[in-house]
Amino acid sequence: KELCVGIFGATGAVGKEMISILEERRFPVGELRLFATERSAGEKVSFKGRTITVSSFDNPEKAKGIHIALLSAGATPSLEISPILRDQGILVIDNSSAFRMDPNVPLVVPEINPSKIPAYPAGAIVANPNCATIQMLLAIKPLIDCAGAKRIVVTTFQSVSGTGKDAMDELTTQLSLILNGRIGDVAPKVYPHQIAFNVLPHIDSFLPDGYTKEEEKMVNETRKILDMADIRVTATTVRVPVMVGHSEAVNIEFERDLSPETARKILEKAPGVKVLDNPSDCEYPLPMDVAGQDDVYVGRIRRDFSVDHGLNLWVVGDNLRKGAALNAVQIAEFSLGILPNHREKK
Ligand code: 11C
Repeated sequence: KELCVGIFGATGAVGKEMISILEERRFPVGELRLFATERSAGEKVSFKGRTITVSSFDNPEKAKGIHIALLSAGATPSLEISPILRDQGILVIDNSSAFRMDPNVPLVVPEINPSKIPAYPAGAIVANPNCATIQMLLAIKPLIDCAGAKRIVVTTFQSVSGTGKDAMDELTTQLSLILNGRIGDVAPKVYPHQIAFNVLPHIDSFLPDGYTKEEEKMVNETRKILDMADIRVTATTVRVPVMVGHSEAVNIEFERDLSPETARKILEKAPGVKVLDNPSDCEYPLPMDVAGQDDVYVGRIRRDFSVDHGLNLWVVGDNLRKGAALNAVQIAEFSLGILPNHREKK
């Protein structure tokens, strides 16, 4: 059956990726409706050889006939729009943080907790996790299943596309000004400091305890998705001047021994994961290679000799694809019972 799919936040970095992933994966779209803010309304987008005009969602009537809605419009708009869509019987897959910790809303990575996805048709909201959480969990869940987990310590190196299109433009502008000798003209707008040739230990806003919301998301979302309320997790999230692709240094202390060799074998079979770990040939995952790919890459798999059963991993993923748009489309595919190819990894 051909469906009517609505994308909200269609002109943003993730929204654009959603459109191309629907086309790439031959998702059964009969009609595609694109929504964005007033500022972007009127923009033209091509989809399967057709031209679609982006409109603003100024009237709930505009949702009539939509079967599945993919939202990447930010938390505040989502809090308003998602319930309106759900109450019209639409399956809503929301990429924002608005509903992630709502106990009545499933928070899903299809390779990890597919049983939480409601079967289509369903008037329901499903939350897409934060990009940094998704890629970490794809890499560590199969290892935790084998050796149990005591504690996770993660440091991220997140690309500017995680913030969105304005941040990507800001990085390009700053690089160009600096390389043309105009450093005095650099005026940070999206970030509190210059991002070009810099590293910012600050993603999302600060909380009273000194952590950032991004760090808090990594802890809370990990606990919810793994269904391990007490697992010890701590995070430091850092913005780096990379366009697309988040990288993470992940340290896990296991309950039982897990050798790097066994971990490599487990990850080679894990859905959605590729191992690239040949340090002698300087082969390890790099964001510039992983950008544009569906799989999350893992390398630098090595023992942590400071504890009894620990490993260190380097995990890289395309934050716009598996970290956002692809995960959302996969949730829709599971709901529809379309068997995605990543489930068939041999
Ligand atoms: C970043 N991870 O890279 C963020 C973007 O909670 O969905 C996604 C924010 C979120 O800035």
